[in-house]
Amino acid sequence: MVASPAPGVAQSAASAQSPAPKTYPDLPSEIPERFVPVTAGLDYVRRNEMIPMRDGVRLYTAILIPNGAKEAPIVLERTPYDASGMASSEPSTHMGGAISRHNGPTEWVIEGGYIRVFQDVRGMHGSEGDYVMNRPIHGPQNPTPVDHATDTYDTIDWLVRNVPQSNGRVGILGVSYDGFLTLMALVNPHPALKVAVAMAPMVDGWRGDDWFHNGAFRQMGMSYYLGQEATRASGEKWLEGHYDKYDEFLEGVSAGEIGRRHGLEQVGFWRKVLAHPSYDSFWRDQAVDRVLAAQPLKVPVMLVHGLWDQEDIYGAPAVYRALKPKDSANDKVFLVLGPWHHGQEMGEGSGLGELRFGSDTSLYFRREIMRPFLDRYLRPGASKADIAPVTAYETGTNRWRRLPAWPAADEAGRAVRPTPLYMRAGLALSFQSPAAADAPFDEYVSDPAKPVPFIARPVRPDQEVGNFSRWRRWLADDQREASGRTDVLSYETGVLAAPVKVSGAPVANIVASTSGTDSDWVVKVIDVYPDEVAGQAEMGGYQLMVSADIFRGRYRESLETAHALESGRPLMFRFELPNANHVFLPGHRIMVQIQSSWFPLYDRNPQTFVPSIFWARPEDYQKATQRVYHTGQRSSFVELPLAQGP
Ligand code: PG9
Repeated sequence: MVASPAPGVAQSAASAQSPAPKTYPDLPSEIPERFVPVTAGLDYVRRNEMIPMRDGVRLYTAILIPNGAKEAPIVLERTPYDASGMASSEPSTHMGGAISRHNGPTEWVIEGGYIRVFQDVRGMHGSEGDYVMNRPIHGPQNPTPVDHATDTYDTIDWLVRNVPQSNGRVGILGVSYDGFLTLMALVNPHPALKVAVAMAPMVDGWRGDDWFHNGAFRQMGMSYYLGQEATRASGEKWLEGHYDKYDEFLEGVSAGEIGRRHGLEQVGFWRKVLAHPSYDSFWRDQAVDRVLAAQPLKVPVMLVHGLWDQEDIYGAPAVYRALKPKDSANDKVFLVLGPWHHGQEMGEGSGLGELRFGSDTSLYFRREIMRPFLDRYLRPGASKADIAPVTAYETGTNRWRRLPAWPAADEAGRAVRPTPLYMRAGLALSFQSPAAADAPFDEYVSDPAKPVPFIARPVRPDQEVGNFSRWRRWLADDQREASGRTDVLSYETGVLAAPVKVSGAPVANIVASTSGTDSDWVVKVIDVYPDEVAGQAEMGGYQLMVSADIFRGRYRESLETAHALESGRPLMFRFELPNANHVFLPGHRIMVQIQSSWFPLYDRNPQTFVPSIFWARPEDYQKATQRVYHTGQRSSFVELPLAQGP
């Protein structure tokens, strides 16, 4: 193309003349105007459709139909992660191969004979419309007539009318964001929606999923905001100036300042997060467990939870807790707990980090639980699958358990016994409460200039170790390094003579004081392996976290309104930890670690009360002396939901 001169710029006499005649022969381009792929050898047909929604916006949808499909169920997945890429992630002539990279092993799709549909949510990739992170349901936070529930409804309505190979029955599923979208489909569902499988769903971004945990901000997620919302095609990169994320975040000081340095305020969701550091109606009203609790329960749903989910460890059990009371016939709400990192149920599940399970737990889930569950509702003639209301993998003993409810002590449904495990003087941990003569507290100095790293430095979450990135495996990492720090308290039982089984959510009850006016408390329940482990030497003395979380002290009195802590005053901090289904075996010990930072995954608490920690100034970050009490009147303990022992 010849550029026209800029306005006001005169053309020279030479450039105004016609181009000089060619002095060389033509060598035509070998690239055709448009290449038409040959699809004759494919074992499926792919349709790319723009499906109209009720407001006229059209959503890009890839529909993959196995050759010869007749009366086949549809399995829909809605996503912000590029539907077209998901539908053709590998150059294969086979449908299972074509969708494998993004979706993990696909044997369940092929064996199930499903029509597989991927759709971009509005505003992302090939779809029209506006993107809003976790677009809230129509209401005060979403004045438009459209949300993910209506978009799913309109999509299903179109699919059952326009895909003649289908039997008119639709299932929806997905992991994480796609799991959140799966749950949103349950609000005013289309009658053709027969079943849902929500895996590792994002449910409450403030209480314990992607954005915060109990008010502590997960600042390493900020690069996700940029990737997700800087452009419609997503993928904008977070520029790094350090090899070690620990250094990067320490230098940036507060999360607000780090965001500013990356231009993040251009991104709408980040501005909302900055405006809502506390658990106000912005977070409460979009929490999916609350949204669904207010809806009639119409569609059978399976909630799938990873016991070491490093992103959404709150969501699935929270939705189970909200919906199960509505399930009077005990036939609509199912729970699966597996020994997985985020989404590992759709990958390979014979181990996690150093842990070995002896068989592929993910394949077992997909073959023996998920697909029979889908077929039960999607294929009218299918034999009624025998799926337990709760299927929970028991770690430690490494076996699946079929349970009537969650939590439950055993197959007969006996209740678990909430039992305090006390911190005692001498860094002991015991089922006996502290003695009057015990030293009253232990203390440590928490220094914001040297926060406790959440994984060993250099912090490179993308680095592969074994078969896993460090990010994926970190909740199952060895905690030995932390136990040796002077700013971490490690309480430990003696060697167990009998198994102790924990089923459910432990509850931290820590009586603690700080010399500052705000503080974070991290509590970890740990299985300490014997000094030597036959057959797996590297597990000797391993400290395996089975449940752990952080609580931001300013929310002790109210999650909605932050309050300064009274300096030096012992106060009770009570918060629930994530679910475990774990047997501490004889020969092992139980450990509880307490610390005041988990960096840089969580932003640092300045330990001086400020209105918003997002904008804490460098001088607000102060050392504090932290005390954990263990007297008769002020006992600190973790309440364990005991299914067996001690
Ligand atoms: N955990 C990711 C996410 C879910 C929902 C919102 C934002 C992020 C995910 O893996 O999709």
